[in-house]
Amino acid sequence: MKKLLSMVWVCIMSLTALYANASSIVTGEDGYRLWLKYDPIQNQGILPEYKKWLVNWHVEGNSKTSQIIRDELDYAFNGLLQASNPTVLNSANLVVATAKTASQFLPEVNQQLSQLGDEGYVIRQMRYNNKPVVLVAANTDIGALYGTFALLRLVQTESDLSHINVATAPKTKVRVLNHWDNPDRHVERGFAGESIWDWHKLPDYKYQKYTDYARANASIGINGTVLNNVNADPIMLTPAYLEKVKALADLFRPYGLKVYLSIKFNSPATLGGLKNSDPLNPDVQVWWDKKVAEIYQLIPDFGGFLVKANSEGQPGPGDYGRTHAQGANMLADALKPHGGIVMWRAFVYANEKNEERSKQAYSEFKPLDGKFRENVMVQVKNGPIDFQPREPISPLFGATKQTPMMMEFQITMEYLGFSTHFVYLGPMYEEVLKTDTYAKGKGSTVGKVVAGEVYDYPITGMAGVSNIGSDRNWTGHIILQSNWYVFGRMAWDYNISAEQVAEEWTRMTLSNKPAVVKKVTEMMMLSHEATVNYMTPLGLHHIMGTGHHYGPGPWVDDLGRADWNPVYYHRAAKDGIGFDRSPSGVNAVEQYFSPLKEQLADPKTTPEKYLLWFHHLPWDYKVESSGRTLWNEIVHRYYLGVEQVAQINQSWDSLKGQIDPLQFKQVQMANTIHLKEAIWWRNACVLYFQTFSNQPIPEGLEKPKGTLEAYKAMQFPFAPGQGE
Ligand code: GCV
Repeated sequence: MKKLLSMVWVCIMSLTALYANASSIVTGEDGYRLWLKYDPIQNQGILPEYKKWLVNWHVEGNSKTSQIIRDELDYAFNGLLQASNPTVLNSANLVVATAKTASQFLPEVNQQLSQLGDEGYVIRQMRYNNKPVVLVAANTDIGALYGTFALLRLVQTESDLSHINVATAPKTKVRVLNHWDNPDRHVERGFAGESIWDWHKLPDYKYQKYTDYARANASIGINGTVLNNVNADPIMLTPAYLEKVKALADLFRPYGLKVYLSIKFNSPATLGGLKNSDPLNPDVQVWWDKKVAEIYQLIPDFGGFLVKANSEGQPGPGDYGRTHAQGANMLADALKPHGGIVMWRAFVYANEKNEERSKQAYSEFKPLDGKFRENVMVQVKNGPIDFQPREPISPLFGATKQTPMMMEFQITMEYLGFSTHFVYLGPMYEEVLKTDTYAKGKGSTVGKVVAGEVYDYPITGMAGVSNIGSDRNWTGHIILQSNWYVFGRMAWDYNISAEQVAEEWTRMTLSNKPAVVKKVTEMMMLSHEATVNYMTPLGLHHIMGTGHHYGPGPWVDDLGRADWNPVYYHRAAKDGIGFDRSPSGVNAVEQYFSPLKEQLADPKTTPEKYLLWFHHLPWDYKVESSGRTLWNEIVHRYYLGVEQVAQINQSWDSLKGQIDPLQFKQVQMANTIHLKEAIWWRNACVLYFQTFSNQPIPEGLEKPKGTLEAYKAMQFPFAPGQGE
């Protein structure tokens, strides 16, 4: 009996231990590996095929990049195929090579490669010497690296390789991340921990994360990184910091990733002790010439400068009565002999201008067309205001025949729910890139303008304000990794669809199971529209909380400048809501080309998604698509947004057990916050706008909980990512 009791006791104890283990230790995917997971392929239908084509591989070349390709293939195939056999050229079934060797396998590859420049690549399958061969060919080792990652993407997404025939080159030349990272590691508008750059420990201490950052960027074709905030600290140009920048540049070089710096325009005075930083002062030019030479001494392939000037308190050429072109050209002249470029931001607006904010960038830069040096691009945010959940395109796209307009997208989620809202930005980027500017007639889309296909720009580019931080999962939320990913994919090719990218990202990051892929892709494709609905439906904009931009604040009316206040933007009043930017108002529509300008001038032809951006309309205005009154439609959209978030959450919950438990849990926890905050947005906005419409919540919709006073009283002094 005693023995039996002790056996029962042992059983209970071990069960308890087991249970304890199961609940307190969860192993799994913490997100660090991003989309480069390379877990074993489960699909037995395709695995034998891959093994036939890929296991015996050969990479030509002796450069660091060639070695990186070898390391990546070995690591990837050992994971994906559980087998990897580096071998000599003649025994290989996968050959990664530059043009000369590649043409031994396939003579016509030379012809293809001659169209593909320094970064393009070809992936072809064929039979050679009676055996199957996949050829990855490029003109340069960096092209071969991009081709290798593209091949791995095909394998990770379980694509059919038997007829593979890919030939691609990037449509924009400069594809850069912009880090708004400060030297103290605070990231302005960053929601994923602190900056990944540990400036204090550089140049000697180089985290593995730096290398993985370069790998990840190379895998999606990003070829540059601006390391520091556009609200720049001049310390970045001091010798000690340039040594740190050099350490990163050396590490990133074999991945094709150039470094760039944001500069403070008045550095000649503050760092160099000059009397001023006037771009027409010859001493100032000499100072920049010398500083630039010093940088290139350390970093021979340094990319150039990004500049925020005369905007939000930053110094600039305007301080000396000079134009943006004069400021940019001075820097361009210093960089030109070394092959560097200037990315000069168009995000400028000033109170003194007495012009409506959405019009100012165009007014400032359009007259300067033709005045910039050939190595300058003007970097313009996708919309005319500031990274709102949805904006119409900036009228600058297409407006300058000679000055390249470089796209600036925000990847980080400043106005989009920080890092807890499940928002895939692919559909938003696609919407912008596919919008027709009509600059040179129908079909002059923003994508084409940016790629230099409408006007033949000497350089082209796309920038994405990074969402990367020190968080283990890089972006604070697994799903938000997809925004980094889709930015890279669209910067390479503005034609690629958001849906295709969502699907491939899901396959690489979460699962290849068809049901999971379908569900997650659907959630991702719905998520941006959902966010617009519960935050800023029908063209509302800039109604976020003050400073941190966290949560709703449509009531804010007491900030120093009129155009910092939400009330300036929504203009809700007894007679209606919306900003009249039509010819009867501030006439912002005049900055667009015909027929877009006429379309936007009339509420009847303005796409509903931009209705209140361009028009002030009465509460009982009839909304075409639904037949509802404007008030009812606004409320309806706020409610719809919340429903859509609930739907996304439900879909996610249904994936339990089908994807990695850690990934599942991280997203699920964020989803809980997301739903709470979507409801908060809806209730606060509906209650506030109701004070003007004086109309009831439409029948069938529950009354918003809480009081407007309580929503107004909410304070978030420690919300992350704030500016200075
Ligand atoms: C880096 C907005 C943001 C600022 C940002 C600025 C810009 O105003 O709130 O944090 O500053 O845009 O793009 O320069």
